[in-house]
Amino acid sequence: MLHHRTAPRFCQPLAPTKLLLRLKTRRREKQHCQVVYEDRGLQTAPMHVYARTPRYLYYQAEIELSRPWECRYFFRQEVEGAGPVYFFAGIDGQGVRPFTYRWTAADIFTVPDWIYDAVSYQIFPDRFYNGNPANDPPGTRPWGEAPTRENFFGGDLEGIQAKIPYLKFLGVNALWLNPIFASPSNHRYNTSDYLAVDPVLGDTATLCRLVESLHANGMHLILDGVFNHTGTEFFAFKDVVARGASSPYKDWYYFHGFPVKSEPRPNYTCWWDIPSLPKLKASNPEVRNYLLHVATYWLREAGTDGWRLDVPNEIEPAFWREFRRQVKETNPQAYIVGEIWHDARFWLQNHLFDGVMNYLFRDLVLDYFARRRFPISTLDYLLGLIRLRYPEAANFALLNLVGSHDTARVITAFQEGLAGLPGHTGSYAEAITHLRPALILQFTYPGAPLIYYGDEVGMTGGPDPDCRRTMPWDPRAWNQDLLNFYRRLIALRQRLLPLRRGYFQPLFTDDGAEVYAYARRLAGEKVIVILNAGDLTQSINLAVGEMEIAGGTTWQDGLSGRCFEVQGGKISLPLEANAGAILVSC
Ligand code: ARE
Ligand code: CA
Repeated sequence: MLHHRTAPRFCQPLAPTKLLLRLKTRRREKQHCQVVYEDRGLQTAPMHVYARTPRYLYYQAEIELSRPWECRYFFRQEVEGAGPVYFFAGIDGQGVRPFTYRWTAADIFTVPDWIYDAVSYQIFPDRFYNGNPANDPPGTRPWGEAPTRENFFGGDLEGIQAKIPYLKFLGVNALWLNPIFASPSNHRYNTSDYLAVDPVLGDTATLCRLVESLHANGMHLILDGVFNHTGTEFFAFKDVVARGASSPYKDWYYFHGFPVKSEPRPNYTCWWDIPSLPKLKASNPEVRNYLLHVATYWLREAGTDGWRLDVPNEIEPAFWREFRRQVKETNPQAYIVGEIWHDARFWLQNHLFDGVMNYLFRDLVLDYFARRRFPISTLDYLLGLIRLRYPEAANFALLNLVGSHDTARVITAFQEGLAGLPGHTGSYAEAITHLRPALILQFTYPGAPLIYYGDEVGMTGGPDPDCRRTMPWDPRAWNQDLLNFYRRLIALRQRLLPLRRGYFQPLFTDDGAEVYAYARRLAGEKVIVILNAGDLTQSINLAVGEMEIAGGTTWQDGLSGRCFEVQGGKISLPLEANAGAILVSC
């Protein structure tokens, strides 16, 4: 069985002269697939496995043409012990007909170039570092006290600025800040003024200075855009509260009557029935223009590098289309990432966002590494399904996270998961041990890894608000081993281009041993990653020849520094429990 269609799952233009092609075949060992295409005669390109389901393999190749906008091609498959099979679009009076794919500039989906190289870091501003005690709000609590829904700790933009050396030491190069505009709450999702930095965080000048310093250090900054709802202190909402139906802003929200009241139940639509978050009517052109002004204002005024969009699935797609147009017009390298917790294919295939917060990745990581809900081959399969759903460019622009300000912290989530497994206790140490292979996956997977501030030093915490504790700055409070592990993974990702820009190629899984091997390949270069998620040491035999990854004869593990020779077409290496290897040919 061979299957191909000129549809996004199988065919994606990457540039005027670049095309990504996929072929689906029955899953079996020892087969090779190629694409044969017309480009000054017939050319042949090898295809590599890209994703695997229990029954099928998806092969992929990227081809470069000398002429733009059109490609004619067919496929060739060789199964060991049989002659080659050719796969064409059809057959007619003239003979076999190749597939023909034509595209225009509008079909090409690109994402900002810098996001391919990003290792990102999320900061909840009130809790990262207090760089200026003079701007602390009244009642600021001592650093280190337990967070509540209401309390403040005095973290601010100068604090982030002061910790740029730490961020560099860690190796991250992109920051996402939770909301920073004027708001009465510590999380600031109920905005009072979109055009002012909250005075307890700083002001426009502090923000501009921060962006300048980040840029000077090769880092990017994205802000949190809360465009679905405002706070009740927002000027338009306040005006309607004061003037009722005669307010010029009465159509900025969904009011069900006047005067406006929030008790016992609000008579206006709000986000998840929370009265402090009245929902804006984005279909009203005045509202739309206001929000679009905000979106482009900060890109221009402060030079920020994009937006993380809060609950974008609750606003109509037409708004986001115009949003994207204006944002990209203002800064073509601005990055737009939507907060979508589930399948985001609608938003990405329609090219509305560059990427999404990849909560599906988090779900899979926890379900496998912490809860063992399925075997490792299923992890391979489910990760592949996500890759197949999204435009390939978007796969590189996802924020791959394992926790955020809206979830329990990853270590705590691992503890809870492991506690439910036979033979495990759910201790902190056990969580760290099992987290290691998961982190190797996160930092060697396509898409930008996103670190939630403090995870790297071993912070714990249950769901909101406990996951928003203050960052400890005394290195004695840090888990140094974990921090070093993060630093090593980040450094490897920054050193090895295929880890950032290479295509994913699953190699093998072994459910019994709990081992997963895959490659990241970029033109001739490749990196092989092997995870041992089990509790036993395994000896791995990697048949490099068969997997079409023959490189040099020596491979080095970037994590341990050990070198391995290829002998008889195989690399043999021992792999400790809950560990991994990142092999580079040398
Ligand atoms: C807090 C408490 C609530 C309490 C509320 C009212 O956490 O339990 O009911 O206060 O007092 C922000 C703050 C929150 C605050 C909330 C309301 O950060 O601390 O809540 O405002 O004041 C869903 C949405 C997703 C949303 C999460 C939180 O789909 O968009 O819920 N995330 C964004 C931000 C939040 C922010 C808001 C939205 C509101 O990132 O920080 O909250 O602007 C799943 C579902 C998801 C669901 C997720 C978590 O798996 O699939 O849809 O996300 O669980 O619940
Ligand atoms: Ca402060």
